[in-house]
Amino acid sequence: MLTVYSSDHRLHHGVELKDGAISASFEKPERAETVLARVKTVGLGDIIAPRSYEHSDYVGAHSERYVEFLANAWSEWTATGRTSQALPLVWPIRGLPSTEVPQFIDGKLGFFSMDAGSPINEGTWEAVCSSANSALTGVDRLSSGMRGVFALCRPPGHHAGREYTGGYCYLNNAAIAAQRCIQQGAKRVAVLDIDFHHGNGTQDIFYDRSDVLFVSIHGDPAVCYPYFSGHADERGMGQGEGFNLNLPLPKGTAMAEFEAALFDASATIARYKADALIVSLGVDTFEGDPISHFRLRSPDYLRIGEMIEGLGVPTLFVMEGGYMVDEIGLNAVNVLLGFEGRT
Ligand code: OKP
Ligand code: ZN
Repeated sequence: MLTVYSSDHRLHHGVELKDGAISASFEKPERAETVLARVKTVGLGDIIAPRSYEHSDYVGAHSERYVEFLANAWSEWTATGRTSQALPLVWPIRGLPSTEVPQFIDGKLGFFSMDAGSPINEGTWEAVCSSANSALTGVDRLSSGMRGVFALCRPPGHHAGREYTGGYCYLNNAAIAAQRCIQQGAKRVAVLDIDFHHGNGTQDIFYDRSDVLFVSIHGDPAVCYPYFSGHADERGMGQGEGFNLNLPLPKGTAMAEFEAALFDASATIARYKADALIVSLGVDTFEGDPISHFRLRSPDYLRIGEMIEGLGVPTLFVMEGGYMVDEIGLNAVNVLLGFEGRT
């Protein structure tokens, strides 16, 4: 399987506010390096760099004003004399009468975010673009007839909505990829999100559309981040009604229950008859993950890959979460090996 990877992801690194204290983010550069090392160790296939794309290639999944905000945030922040990374500290709570975008950067940061989990520093935008470009390059290779491609994206994307950052995410790589498939003539695209956390951003972007089916298996939002979306009764709206499927599972879920949910997810995707499948590939479902609460084991990821292959649809895997344990490489690549029948 072809891997698309850019070392530009290293330009992005930040802090996180966890348990009331500031520490280095769990979403750090070593994550992608660990996965890349495993890709090489098993000889998964060629590794190519992404090509570059225009900001307009991110619009569709996102709004133009959001993409411009991201592109300019660091320079607007430093223009005010600050040198540490930019973080939001105030948000527009529900029920306010105004929908205006503030003019000052601190207001914009709150307007265009869902939480303080996505810091912006000098290299963030370049890294974010390289991540989205890897997904876009993956789509272009799929269109040229490949059966499966791996976009080794970092930072991740699935919490980023049409107009907001959140949970380590800025541009929604999977959504940008799905949108490109549609632009290239696909009639139906399915996004399967198997990261531990609900892909609220991808759901947000496609919630009122029937041309992109979103299916997610994740920790129950009653007790797991992102808390405010991912419930089973969120089924889509308008044209999109019936084209959003959430399969929340309790903390402590192991492979037997996860596999049953993946079986249900697969049945829904098979019925949809997608022209292309985008997999939001998070491996924070692993038993050893430091910020998540499922109990999958390394061999389980081979089985997951096998089940995804069984759908028989050209598939782009887009890297999402999986936090700093050595096994993120093993586990992510096990999905790809399972897909290729190398079990
Ligand atoms: C990103 B991805 C919970 C803190 C949650 C944000 C988690 C973002 C996960 N105690 N912090 O879906 O892997
Ligand atoms: Zn996650």
